[in-house]
Amino acid sequence: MSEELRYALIGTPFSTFTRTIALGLHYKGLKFKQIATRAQSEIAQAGHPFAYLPTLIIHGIDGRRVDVKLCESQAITRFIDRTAPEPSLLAESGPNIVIEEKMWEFVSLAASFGFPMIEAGVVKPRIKALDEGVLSEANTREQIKDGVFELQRYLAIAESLMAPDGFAFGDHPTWADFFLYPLLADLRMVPEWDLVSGRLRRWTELMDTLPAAQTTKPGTLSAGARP
Ligand SMILES: N[C@@H](CCC(=O)N[C@@H](CS)C(=O)NCC(=O)O)C(=O)O
Repeated sequence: MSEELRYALIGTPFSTFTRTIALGLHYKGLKFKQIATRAQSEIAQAGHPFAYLPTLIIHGIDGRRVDVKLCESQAITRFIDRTAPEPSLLAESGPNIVIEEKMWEFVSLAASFGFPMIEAGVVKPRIKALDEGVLSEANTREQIKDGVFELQRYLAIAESLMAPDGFAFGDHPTWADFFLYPLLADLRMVPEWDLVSGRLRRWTELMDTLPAAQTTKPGTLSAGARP
């Protein structure tokens, strides 16, 4: 089976969780076909019991033909790591991390808190207001003020868990970086980016330099796309 046919990723590039998985697949050199579909579509429904994105379809394991649909991004990361351990996206214990599971703690916080606090609380309503052009700037700010408060809370916590410079856990990227990056790349498109600290701005710029970040940019909000 050719490399290209082994994996298919269900999810529009606009989906931040889908971008996280696409980042990991590209970083590890695993070729895949992307089936760009929205959440709640029939194709999404076929892969995920609640029609969420992403799902990874695995057509081949160890030379065997299979047809496994694996959903939930943190489960998909485990499969990717087992299939392609190198280059590693895990954190090694050292000066920035006492136990390796701290990296997974960061991932879970980004997925469970960062995603709703950044996307639902600020980015989505902001983009809606900008696109519709009906609300005044003052009204928009008033409408999202609770979201902005939560956003600042999340950003401060994320930063406090990161190494002082470089990637989130040191000198190479980990899944922590790949879960956070799509969120901050989106946030950079709205005026609330002004609230982001120097450390997180430098980190976002460092992430931008990864070939996987550039390859996964088309179709995202950060490339000016819409769902
Ligand atoms: N628990 C899921 C969450 C994924 C998720 O929230 N994906 C968003 C798109 S980025 C989604 O499909 N939302 C459902 C919807 O918009 O109806 C995972 O970790 O993969």
